[in-house]
Amino acid sequence: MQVTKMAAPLGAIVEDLDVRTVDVSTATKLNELFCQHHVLVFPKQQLTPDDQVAFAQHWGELVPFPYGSLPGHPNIIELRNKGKQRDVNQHWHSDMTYDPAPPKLTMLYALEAPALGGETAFANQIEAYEDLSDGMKTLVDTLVAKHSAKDLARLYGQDPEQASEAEHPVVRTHDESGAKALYVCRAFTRQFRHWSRQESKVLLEYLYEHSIRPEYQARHQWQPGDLVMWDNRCLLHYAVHDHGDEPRLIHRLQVRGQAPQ
Ligand SMILES: O=C(O)CCC(=O)C(=O)O
Ligand SMILES: [Fe+2]
Repeated sequence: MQVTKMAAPLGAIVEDLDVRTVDVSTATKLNELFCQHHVLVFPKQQLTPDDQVAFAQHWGELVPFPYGSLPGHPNIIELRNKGKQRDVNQHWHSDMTYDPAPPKLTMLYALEAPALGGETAFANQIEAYEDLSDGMKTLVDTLVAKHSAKDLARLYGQDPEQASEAEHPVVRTHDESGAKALYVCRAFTRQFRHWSRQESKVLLEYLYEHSIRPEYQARHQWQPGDLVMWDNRCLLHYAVHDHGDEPRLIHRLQVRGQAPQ
């Protein structure tokens, strides 16, 4: 197994490893790499949905998808290029922050990828937090924010009144590494507890802009056979749709996380 850094702010590429052969001790080593680099890329895999599930289960229990999963595989959904207009992931977010216990990691396996474009962008929220001034850190450390799936429900044509909402600390502490990370995103964060919507907006806008500074970002260009896992506890991500109607087909799953602390 050969490990190289993917980019300055985040990510590692793990080569010469068939993830189907990973045992508990290798998974422990991979988890150390994961906590250190936040994104792991495993190129040149040949995985069935069951292989992907088996590998992901080294990290815990998988999140079932209530509808739209792959037939016979309730824990996997397909991401398929249905055109730019219908891509709901073209925004900076951490997955399902509107849930009381959002998934700790998301794992994507590419079956088809455009020759160029269709990248996934990531932003390191540990670095984003570290770069804040001591004064701003002291303030955001005390804040709790409401996250909502209302806008997402509207995008999907569902009833926004039924959408999930949850409150989380604005700075979360990684349950494994202990690192503190900023935990807000334009897609789902609505307002701070005990603050008005308008007051919240001013500071949230600053934090949204700060959290995606180029210094914190890296992008993954997909090849068929790439397996990529990222840490939702300390990263934002963004699906860049610049590949028109070129085919892009991905199998996606998520591993359960704890309520952010
Ligand atoms: O398609 C992608 O690049 C990422 C989509 C996304 O946001 C996700 O799978 O959570
Ligand atoms: Fe996502």
